[in-house]
Amino acid sequence: MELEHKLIAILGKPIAEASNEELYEALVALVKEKAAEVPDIRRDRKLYYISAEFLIGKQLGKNLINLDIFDAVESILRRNGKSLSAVESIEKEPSLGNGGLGRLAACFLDSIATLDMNGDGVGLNYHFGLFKQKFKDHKQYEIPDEWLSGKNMLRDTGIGFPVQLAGKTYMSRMYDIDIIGYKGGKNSLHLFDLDTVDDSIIHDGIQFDKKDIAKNLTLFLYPDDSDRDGRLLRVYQQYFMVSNAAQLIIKEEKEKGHDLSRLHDYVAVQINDTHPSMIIPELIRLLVEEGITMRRATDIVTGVCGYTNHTILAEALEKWPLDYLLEVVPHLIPYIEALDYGVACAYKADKDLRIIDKENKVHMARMDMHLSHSINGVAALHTEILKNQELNRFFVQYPYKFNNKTNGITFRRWIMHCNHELSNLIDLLIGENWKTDANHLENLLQYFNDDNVLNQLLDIKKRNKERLAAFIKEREDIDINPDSIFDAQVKRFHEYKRQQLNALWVIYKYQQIKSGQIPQRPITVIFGGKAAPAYVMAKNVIHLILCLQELINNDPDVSPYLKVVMFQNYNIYKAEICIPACDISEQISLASKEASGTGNMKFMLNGALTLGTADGANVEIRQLVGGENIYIFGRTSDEVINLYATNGYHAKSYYDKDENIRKVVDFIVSDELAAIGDKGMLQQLHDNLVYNDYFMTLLDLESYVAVKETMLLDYENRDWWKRKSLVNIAKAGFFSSDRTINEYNRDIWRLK
Ligand code: 26V
Repeated sequence: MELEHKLIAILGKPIAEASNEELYEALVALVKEKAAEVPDIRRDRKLYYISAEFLIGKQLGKNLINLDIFDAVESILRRNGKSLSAVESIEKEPSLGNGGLGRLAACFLDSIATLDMNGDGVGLNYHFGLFKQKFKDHKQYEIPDEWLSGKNMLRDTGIGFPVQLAGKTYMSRMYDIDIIGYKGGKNSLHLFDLDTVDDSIIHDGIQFDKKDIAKNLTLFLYPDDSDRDGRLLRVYQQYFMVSNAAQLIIKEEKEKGHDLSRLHDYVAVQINDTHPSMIIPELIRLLVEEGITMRRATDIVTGVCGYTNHTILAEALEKWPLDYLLEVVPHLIPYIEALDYGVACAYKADKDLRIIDKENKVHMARMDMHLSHSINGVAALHTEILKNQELNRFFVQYPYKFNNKTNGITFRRWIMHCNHELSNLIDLLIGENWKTDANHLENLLQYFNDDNVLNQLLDIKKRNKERLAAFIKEREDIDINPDSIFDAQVKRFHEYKRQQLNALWVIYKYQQIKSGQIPQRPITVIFGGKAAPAYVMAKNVIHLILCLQELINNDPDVSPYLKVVMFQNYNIYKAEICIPACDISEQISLASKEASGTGNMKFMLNGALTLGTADGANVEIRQLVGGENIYIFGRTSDEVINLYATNGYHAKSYYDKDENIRKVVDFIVSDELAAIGDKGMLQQLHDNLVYNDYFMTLLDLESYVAVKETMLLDYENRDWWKRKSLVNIAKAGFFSSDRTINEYNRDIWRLK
């Protein structure tokens, strides 16, 4: 009753008479009021998680869950003829991330606060985020994502720091977002910005004057880096982020009265990929300014910092030309040179260890590895590949620094919020302990032969499918059949993730149906994800999928049995509606290339079965559920690594020797698709697959088709399938980000 009265007081009118917009604003105010009562987590030792991305998703529902008032609010609204999910749909989603790395940072903040650890996030307040994806003529276009317009959840702290950029001083401003733990205390996400940034300089989609730093600094995440000015802007952003982080750390430590020469006793910094790497020389510089010797400052900072690697792709291992740094951060150069000199003295001949290479490029990851006390990968296989291949030289030098931290996801969002019904059923079956200790989910295994429970799982899946079907009808105007198999691949577009492999399967199935081979049950293939604006081949793959969507959904011979849906502007909100509804989770990266994946964990937790390669965390999923509850295909990472080493893969020979492969690949340049799409783009994609195919699509096509057919057949054995689904849910506890964060804390941060 108290909640209801509060809500009415805030609204100034009866709930039944309020619009969804009014209810949204009232609930935000209610959350603020409640959050103010939640105690700040304060301890002597504190973590700063620095990241270019925080893909935090909508906040209202999550905060209601963590404040433990979601159910109460939902039922108040329902009693007044209102729907909480309709109210939640009003909220704009913050666009502060790109993919897995940013979503991981968001899950981590949730777990850190839930586990009562003192840890804040530090990042940037991008006014237009990454970009908003629009489809036109079956192609991706980019427009600014105006997520900050209207009311938003940022709190101006009034705190700011002077930051030196190219010899000029800029005053920053720090905005905070509360991070409330589940039934716990609260931490903050600090997002830095510049008052002079001018939204009006954007034109023609996401274009702007790249030189005008005062006006453009925090407009976009990952601004176009195809020219020098764009790359310089990324350096400006990175330094702005870490200089603010470093000054915040020193300020807070001084306020606590801590001795800066013991900073490592009080502060842990986690460097999320290489974007925040300049925190290392910046912190050293500030400590030296405080009167500490360079040598001592170096040791202190090494004791403070940990580095997480999220990918082995060369393009993501940042190397900045020294002259860029000279232009943007001349005051850091003596420190970086001194660090490099230290490396040169310690490991004389070995050029692969140098921070500054012969071409005068600064290797950010190398600086991280020399000057952190911990280096971690994000899944067991990934960490092994780092140790034995990519970062082997560093592993030999610093074996004690390397450790694995298999990724995780917060169950508060990825089941309790997105799949209420399943979450409630689990409560009824095994009690609520799993919400704070996810390993309890294993208790579900006692229902392995309980048809009543298993059928309830199927019923929930069915209702989630109906919800998704209604959503897709409303948003994309496509009719899909809730009785069909929902088969989803939702993630960023990249050739290594191989959406093109899935698209080739769609062509194969289309051709089969055209020739009269009708599948036992209709199949809906769902795609979602953005391509980097300058990534031509990824955009070609999106184009192919949108053309197939048009062709197949409008073909009366085929569409009763096969549908293709591609979400426009896939985001966290859409993920939360999609994932609980799916049967098949496509995790089909070229083995060795997907560091971990976290979508795989979300699908598993919601009862989908994985169709995947032995890559990233898929390997650990298989270990947990057993080979009979997952569908693995394709070459192993060892085989793939060997093919690269020996130059042993030639797409053309797969194309030449196998007529079936030729038939599906050539369909990309068929008259049917040419009538719909852009001939040039389709031709380029086709030729790339036949003559280049760096990520080895054709290598695994045969095995993919075979295993997918087995999987579709197995789906028909509903008694089997529902048990496999149960086992997947029951074994997902390992992938709670609470487990991951406890491991970071035990091995790296030691916060309590
Ligand atoms: C790196 C770069 C480098 C240069 C330009 C733009 C840019 C943008 C993003 C990145 C980092 C990408 C790394 C990333 O997102 N990795 C993903 O991290 C997930 C969380 O650990 C993991 O599950 C995914 O497998 C991995 O791809």
